[in-house]
Amino acid sequence: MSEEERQVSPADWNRRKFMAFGVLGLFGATVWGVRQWIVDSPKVDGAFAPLRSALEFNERVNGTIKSDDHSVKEFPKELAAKKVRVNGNYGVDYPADIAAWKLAVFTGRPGNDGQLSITMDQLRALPKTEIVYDFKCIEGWSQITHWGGVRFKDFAEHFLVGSKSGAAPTNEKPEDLFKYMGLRTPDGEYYVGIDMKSALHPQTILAYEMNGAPLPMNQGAPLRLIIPTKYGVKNLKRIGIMMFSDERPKDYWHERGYDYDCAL
Ligand SMILES: Nc1nc2c(c(=O)[nH]1)N[C@H]1C(S)=C(S)[C@@H](COP(=O)(O)O)O[C@H]1N2
Ligand SMILES: [Mo]
Repeated sequence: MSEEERQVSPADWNRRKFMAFGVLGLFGATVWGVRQWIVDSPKVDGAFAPLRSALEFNERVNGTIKSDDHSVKEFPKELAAKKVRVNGNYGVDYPADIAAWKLAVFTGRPGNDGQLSITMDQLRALPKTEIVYDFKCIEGWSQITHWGGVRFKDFAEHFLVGSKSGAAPTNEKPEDLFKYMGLRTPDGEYYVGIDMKSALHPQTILAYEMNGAPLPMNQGAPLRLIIPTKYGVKNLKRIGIMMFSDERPKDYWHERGYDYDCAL
């Protein structure tokens, strides 16, 4: 027996036990209460209201403390995975007709009926850029991957700025036109919304190659988004439709409770 135990009477012990269990019980009840409060609350954009508020708080903090030009680290090509993981098959679980494929762009711009239909040859005619970086999925895995395609900023400056009628001033910048870009698979199964600042980041590309070869079907052939400053969820495979707006476009995983930005 320890010195202390010898001095404590059985009545004291019972009192102490009672107190200890009381404190434990109170703690448990509080945790249970908070949980109940969360699950009893209404859902907002797919998440229980208190959790959605926390996500929105995080979105605001991210928007304030992260500078717009933060870039991800790039790697030498030799470090890129040869066997690239496939994750998420919405809208890519059937082969695409690449020869007939066209990117439908709803520009909302005067002079071209607000609509463009762009072929792979037109995209390949723009300067090609490559990136090797650590692709991160929100589920917890990451992989160094190598992509090639056209920088979204180059694409936007070529196709979005101005208008075919020449009515728009030539000093327009894509970042002044819209707040958001929305992307969808041709079948509409998967869709994402991206803020224009992130889309126009110099590391964001419309990719048509992986490891120096045309994109495989399940990796988004013929064209996918590679946006290294965001988690994998936003890197939509097989872009069929592209649109622009000042309102947040609908987003598949945001509707299911995830944070809208999914920024790293
Ligand atoms: N069309 C489409 N694009 C998608 C998905 C999807 O299910 N369908 N999943 C996303 C998720 S969650 C991740 S992590 C990446 C995975 O890209 P990968 O299959 O090339 O590794 O694609 C993203 N783009
Ligand atoms: Mo993911």
